[in-house]
Amino acid sequence: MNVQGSFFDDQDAATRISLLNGELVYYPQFFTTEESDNFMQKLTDTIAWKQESMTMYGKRVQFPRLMAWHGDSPTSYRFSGNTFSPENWTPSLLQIRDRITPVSGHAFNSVLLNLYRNGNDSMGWHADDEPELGRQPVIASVNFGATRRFLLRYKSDHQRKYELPLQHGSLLIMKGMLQEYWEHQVPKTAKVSTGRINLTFRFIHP
Ligand SMILES: O=C(O)CCC(=O)C(=O)O
Repeated sequence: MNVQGSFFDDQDAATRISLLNGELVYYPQFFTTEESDNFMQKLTDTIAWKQESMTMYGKRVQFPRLMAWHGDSPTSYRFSGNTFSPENWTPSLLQIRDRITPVSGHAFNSVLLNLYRNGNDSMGWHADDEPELGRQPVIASVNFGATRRFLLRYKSDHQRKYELPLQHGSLLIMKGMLQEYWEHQVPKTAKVSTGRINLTFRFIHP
């Protein structure tokens, strides 16, 4: 696992995980099951989920999941050859943002949403290190629906890795130099047949 130190903090029910050059704080049950069920349903029904595509080796290929981008209006975000302009905040997104802001100790002006329809949907290796996120970004990742494996690997030594199952109602805060030194992914799995929604709250520097 290559974890330097990890401990369970009873007071705020968080597991703090210190990796080499990076930090994670995981709240397995940040939202109650009832709240999480409600958010899963609301987001499934009210978000205008889109099938986006990216350019790979000169060809347009579809992302293996559906996506949406919401936030304050001047927060466009570029990745995989696309520029995303945000939709407005919805009441559910504002409720979630207001709950996670105090524990993250950070303000967020946008959120990327990913809908994994089943275990065949995935996200490949990448780091959230786009220039508009600034240096040492704090990214708060909220999860509803099926538990999926979240894998991390050290950019310059792929044998150094860490894995976390992200469960219904959980919050994972990524911070420090994590995005500079580590990549992460959500691999495909034959074991999951139900949906999952992940929201990554970010601060985009204009
Ligand atoms: O779905 C996840 O847990 C990962 C999301 C992610 O890596 C991202 O949005 O950059």
